[in-house]
Amino acid sequence: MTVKRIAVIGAGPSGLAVLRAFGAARKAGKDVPEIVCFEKQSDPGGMWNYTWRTGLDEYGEPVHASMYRFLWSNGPKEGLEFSDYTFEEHFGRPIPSYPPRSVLLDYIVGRIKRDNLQGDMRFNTPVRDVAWDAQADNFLVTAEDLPSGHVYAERFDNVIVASGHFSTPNVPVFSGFDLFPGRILHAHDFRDANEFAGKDILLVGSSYSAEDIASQCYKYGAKSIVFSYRSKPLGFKWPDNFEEHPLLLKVDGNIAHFQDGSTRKVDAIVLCTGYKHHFPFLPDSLRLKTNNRLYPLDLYKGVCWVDNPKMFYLGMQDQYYTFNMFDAQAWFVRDVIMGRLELPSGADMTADTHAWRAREEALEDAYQEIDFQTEYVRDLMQYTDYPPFDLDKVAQLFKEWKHDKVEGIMTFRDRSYRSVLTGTMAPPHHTPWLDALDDSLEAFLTPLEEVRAKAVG
Ligand code: FAD
Ligand code: NA7
Repeated sequence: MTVKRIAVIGAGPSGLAVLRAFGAARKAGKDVPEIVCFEKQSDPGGMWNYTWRTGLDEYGEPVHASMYRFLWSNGPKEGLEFSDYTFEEHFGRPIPSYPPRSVLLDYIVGRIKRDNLQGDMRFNTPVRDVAWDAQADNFLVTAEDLPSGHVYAERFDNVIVASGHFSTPNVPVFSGFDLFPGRILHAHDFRDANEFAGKDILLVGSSYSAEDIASQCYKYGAKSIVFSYRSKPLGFKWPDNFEEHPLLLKVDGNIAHFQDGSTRKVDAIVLCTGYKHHFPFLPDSLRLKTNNRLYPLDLYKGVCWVDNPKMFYLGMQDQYYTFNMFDAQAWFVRDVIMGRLELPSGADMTADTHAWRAREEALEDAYQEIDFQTEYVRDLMQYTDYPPFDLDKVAQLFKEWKHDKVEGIMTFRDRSYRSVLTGTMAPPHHTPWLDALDDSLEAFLTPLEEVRAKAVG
């Protein structure tokens, strides 16, 4: 019997979840397919890798990273904990609830490395093309080994796209941008808040990037922050040097004009206007086309490409749940590929996606969105042996998090939550987030007692 070959595109949290899912089946004594994971960066971890680079990388490839220096988790780690690999297992002790980027990267990649699940991972290797060969009943995947420039093609029975969707910026233009005397950038290219110390900054957009980049800039000494929203303001209790205005109309020199007639002088503009699902390596017939939402169409159970169920996507939804949802998806996809789960007819799959979409469209607020995504993950998990965890408790935790942000947008990261897996309450961090300027893994993991002893001594 020939062994199936699977191509995974991307080694971020979603792609690594696939390796873990098949690794778990192998551990349980099952024969698993051969997996090749193509990754255009030089390391695993996807978005959680930091680079100072913006624009194009050393090979002329678009830089994937949108994360910046000093990025700390914007939700509690207890909401994303892998149910088969807890934070306590990884770090050997409980850690605070809001870790910086490097700590989460260590956790994601550590789960794979500890069990030697890397397998055939091809770094510096972007996938250039995926073509379905109906006659051969498989895919021809073309990739490039960037260091050598060698382009080659291989055949695969299944393709799993795990290339992320927060990397290709959505960049609107406003009148006067061409003559603006300061810097205009998209959040994707934002790297270091120190650059904006002492400056008046305008942030266009009113979602996570705007909220988080504004908080960063405040923390590192920006003079003032002006948000410009299209639909609704963020509405948090911001510090005194923050303002929220309706949509930008134009800039005239360094004066920003808003739709309500107000004006502000600004030194720099950051477009926090979201990202595009972008798959330049896919033909039209296999390419997901969606905006950033909780239930993209054309994907049965959010993962199987309805028009060709040998093709899968992971992590394409807007996200409350992240790492544990990617796991639930990966386990489902694994079981479809291994023939443990049978897919319904195309018509039934389409009907199912439309039913979920109708539910999504009826959602009225963030609390309902959290419940919706909880139900989605619950639905996926009923089909597989991904270790069960208390989803209702996680949903509750996300709602507390939303509430905590309303209570204090600059202090919510100082809160602690209980792991739904270990039952352990996270210890407080040794330093309030606003004062914690060192975001290294070493600084974060320094025990409270040691920090106190140093302060005294
Ligand atoms: P990614 O992490 O984006 O990984 C995709 C991988 O695919 C990358 O390694 C990329 O190089 C690779 N790739 C892309 N194209 C190709 C190709 N053609 N060939 C080969 N490889 C390719 N989530 C949280 O849970 N908490 C947070 O605090 C949080 N903060 C965030 C802050 C920012 C600024 C951003 C942008 C996102 C944040 N997220 C956060 C969401 C984050 O995207 C997810 O946690 C997670 O990284 C998604 O995993 P993924 O594997 O689906 O995609
Ligand atoms: P989101 O959550 O997709 O939000 C995009 C925001 O940009 C949202 O407020 C949009 O307004 C706004 N937007 C989009 N286009 C425009 C135009 N043309 N003009 C004005 N405003 C616009 O993206 P984020 O980057 O905030 O978050 C994505 C991920 O990165 C997330 O996981 C974070 O953790 C980090 P709308 O509300 O639709 O009117």
